[in-house]
Amino acid sequence: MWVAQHYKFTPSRRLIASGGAGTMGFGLPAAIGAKLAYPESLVIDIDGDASFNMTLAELSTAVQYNLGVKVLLLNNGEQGMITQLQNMFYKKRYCHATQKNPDYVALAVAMGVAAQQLSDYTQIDEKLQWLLDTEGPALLDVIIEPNMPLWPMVIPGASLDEMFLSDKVQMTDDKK
Ligand SMILES: Cc1ncc(C[n+]2csc(CCOP(=O)(O)OP(=O)(O)O)c2C)c(N)n1
Repeated sequence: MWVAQHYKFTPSRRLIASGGAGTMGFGLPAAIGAKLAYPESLVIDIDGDASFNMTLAELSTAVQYNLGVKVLLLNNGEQGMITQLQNMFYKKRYCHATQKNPDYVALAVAMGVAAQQLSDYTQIDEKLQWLLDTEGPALLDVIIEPNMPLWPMVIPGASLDEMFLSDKVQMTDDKK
């Protein structure tokens, strides 16, 4: 969602996503497929931590076939979209919205993937450059704040013209 809203792709048509399905676990296998098809291109999987957890074993596939995919992991220790739903509709009664993540740097290195962590944002340029310049598969574990709001949001069962623009404002006829 953040990538689709904020990243300017040049040339265009370079974003692969599972679309409206928002399928967790899609990012890394899709990135591996893209890198196989376009070995000369820079391919970055920008992934939520809970999503990445679903298919992270595929790091081994990237190593096995020496595919230099880059993983930019947005690590907030939670399923942010679920936290947001529970904030809005379940009076902040959180249930299964946080997870104990592995030490991603240790895990990736153990699988043969170069890895670093970014928690001090003064280092953001340097660490991103490291990710882009590193040969072979590489992972940057980016520690981000939990409970960051993400708008707009379409809640389950709703249609696109009922999307929420903030936790207080839902799209209505005069905003369409
Ligand atoms: C396979 C699958 N299961 C469940 C969902 C429902 N779902 C949508 S977002 C989300 C949480 C995603 O968490 P994370 O990947 O950490 O990203 P964040 O929202 O924190 O940025 C869930 C469980 C889904 N989209 N796909």
